[in-house]
Amino acid sequence: FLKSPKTASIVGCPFSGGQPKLGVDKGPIHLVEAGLVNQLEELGWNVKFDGHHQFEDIKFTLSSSSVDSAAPTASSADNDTSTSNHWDPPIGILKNPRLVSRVCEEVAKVVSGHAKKGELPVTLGGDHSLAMGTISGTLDAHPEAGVIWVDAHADINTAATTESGNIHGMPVSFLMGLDGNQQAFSSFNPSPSSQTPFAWIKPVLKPSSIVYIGLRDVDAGEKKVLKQNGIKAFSMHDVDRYGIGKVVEMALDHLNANNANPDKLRPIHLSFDVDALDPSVAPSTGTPVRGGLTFREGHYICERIWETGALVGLDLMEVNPSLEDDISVKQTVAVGCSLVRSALGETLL
Ligand code: 5AB
Ligand code: MN
Ligand code: MN
Ligand code: MN
Repeated sequence: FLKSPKTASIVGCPFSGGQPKLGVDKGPIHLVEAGLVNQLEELGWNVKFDGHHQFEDIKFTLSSSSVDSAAPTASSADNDTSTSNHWDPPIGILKNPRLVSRVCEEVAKVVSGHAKKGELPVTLGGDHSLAMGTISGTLDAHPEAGVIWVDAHADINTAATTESGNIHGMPVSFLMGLDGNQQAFSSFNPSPSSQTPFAWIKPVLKPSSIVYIGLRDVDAGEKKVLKQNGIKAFSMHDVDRYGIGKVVEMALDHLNANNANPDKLRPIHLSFDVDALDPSVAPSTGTPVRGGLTFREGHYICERIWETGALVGLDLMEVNPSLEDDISVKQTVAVGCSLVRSALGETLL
C-alpha cells in the first residue's frame, strides 16, 4: 500500500435499506455527478468507476424466493425501504435483514476483489450498514488492517440493544460477532444455514482493531458494549480536550500498539460517516447531531491518515441529497468530495 502507483476504484452503493429515510441511496450519484472521478484523476490517481451497483438482482431473487406465500411481483422489488417488504419481514425488530445482508455480502466481494488487485476501494454510500460489506472486504484482502470509524454514532448496537431496529446503527456488532446478535439469530433460526442473514460475515474484527473519532450520540446499550469490550473511542469531548491533532495520533498509536508486525504500520480502513461533521458543515444527512467536527477537523483526519501511507480502504457514507434545501445538499456533497480528496492525498500546499 504505497502512495504510488495508484488506482482508486469507486464503488457506488445507492442503498438505503439500513435505515428508513429515502434519499440516502442518491448520495453516490450526487458525489460522482459533482465531479469526484475527475477530481481524483487530477490528483494523479488512475480511477476505475464501473457504475453504481444497483443490487436489483438481489431484490429480485429475494422477492422471488419470498419467505411467505404471497406472490412476488416486480413492484415488490422497488426501492421503498420505508416499509418492510413481505419478502423481508423483520427479525426481532431488525428491518430489512435479508436485503441488507445480501447487499453487504455483494459489496464485500466487490471491495475485496479491488483490494486484492492492489487498488484502493472508495465506497460511496448509501447508509452505513454497507460498512459490513466494505470492512469485510478490506479484512479479506488485508487481514491485519485496523479500522478508524469517524461518526457521531458508534453503530455497534446488537439485536439485543437496538431500539430502532435500523441496521445502519449495528454494522460494527456484526463485524465483531458480538453475543447479542448470536443469541437473537439463533433463537430466530436454531440451525443457521448459509441463508441465515449475516451468517456470511466472518466476525474477524477484533475490539482492539477499531478506534472511533467524533462520537457524541451513543445509546446506553452501546456504551455498555464499548466498555465491556474495551473499545477505544474518542468522543467530541476528547476532541475539545486534546485537539484533533493529538486525538488522531492517539488513535493511530492505539491501532499500532496492537500491531503484529511492529516494523510496519498497520493498514487502515477509514469509514467516514458524514454525520461526524457538524450539521452546519454537512446538513444533508439522516441522523444529524449538533456539536460535531468542524470542516477542518474532518479534513485533518483524512489528511493525516493519508500521510501515514497506510490507507487501504475508504468509505464515505450517509450523504442524503433528499434532506434539507438545495444549498445544504450542494454543501454536503461538496464536503463529501473534498473529504475523499483529502484522504487520497490532496495537500494544502
Ligand atoms: B449512523 C441509533 N444509535 O441505532 C440507532 O448514521 C442511531 O450510521 C444510528 O451512524 C445512526 O438507531 C447510524 C439511534
Ligand atoms: Mn467496481
Ligand atoms: Mn452516524
Ligand atoms: Mn454511521
